[in-house]
Amino acid sequence: MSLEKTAEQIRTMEIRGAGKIAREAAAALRDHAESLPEAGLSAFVSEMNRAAEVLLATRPTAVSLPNAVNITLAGLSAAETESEARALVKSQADRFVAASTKAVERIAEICASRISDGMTIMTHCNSKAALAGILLAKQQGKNISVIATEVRPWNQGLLTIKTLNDHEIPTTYIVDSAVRTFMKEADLVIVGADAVTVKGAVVNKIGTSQIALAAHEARKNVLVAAETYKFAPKTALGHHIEIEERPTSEVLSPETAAGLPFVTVRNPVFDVTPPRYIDVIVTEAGAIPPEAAYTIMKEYLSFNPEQENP
Ligand code: RUB
Repeated sequence: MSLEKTAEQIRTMEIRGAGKIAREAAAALRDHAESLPEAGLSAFVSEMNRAAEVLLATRPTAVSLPNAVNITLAGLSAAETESEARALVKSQADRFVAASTKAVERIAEICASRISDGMTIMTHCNSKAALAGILLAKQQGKNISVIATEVRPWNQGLLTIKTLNDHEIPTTYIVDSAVRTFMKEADLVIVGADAVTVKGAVVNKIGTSQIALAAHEARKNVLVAAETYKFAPKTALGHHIEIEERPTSEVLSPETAAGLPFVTVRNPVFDVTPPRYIDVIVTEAGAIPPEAAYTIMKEYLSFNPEQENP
């Protein structure tokens, strides 16, 4: 598949979920590098930088995307020959995809260890990392059930309930606004992440913060499953994570909206959950309190503020 096609599929959400977006972006850069005709080192480097920009322009929120692009293209400008640069992109992309897959497996092990027999877990959206933990707990023979939300307007909850059903996990499917009503039936909340800030705030599918708030009120633990490449080092320098707003036609048809001239439709698709409503963030490097997010940035994303500041 061409890089432009991958970018289009990320934009239109055929490829979605922060981890998958990251893996597909790294693979697209590798395939693009391999497909380019020989044209000299500087032409190769500038074409790869252009390709990176195409991918980065697709969706703004999941920081896994810029992290994957940076990891895949790291050191490119220091390469001495075009073939060295091409080989570097390939090996870094392959390493990233393999590490990402392993990270989700490790996160699943840690999440499953927090799920006890008889528990009901509430989840939101369709997170591969969160689901991996739930599926592993079931594989381990634990008798568990799940409460899964619908996730308006894209209904990612449908993907989640299909997977849970395939694994014969008893699941209750609820509309997003029923979360507080059902929180008393849950023992634990597990969600994924699109970005984690330096202070341990978690950016995830719109509605996550309401779920965390309801969980906090009901004294239920909130566990976030997030690979280390979901952490956003630039937030340590005061940068904000942009919250994507998608077309309003996803919420209300243009025909209906046209008849309601005084109504403004908004469609932000992510929100920010403050660290005080999160009990633990599970990464492949271990489970951490949200306040330890900076450590992950330093140790696993080689983040050095002195190098980043002009
Ligand atoms: C997906 C979403 C997921 C995270 C984590 O939003 O919010 O919870 O991306 O997913 P969208 P994963 O459907 O808009 O991409 O654990 O699979 O990386």
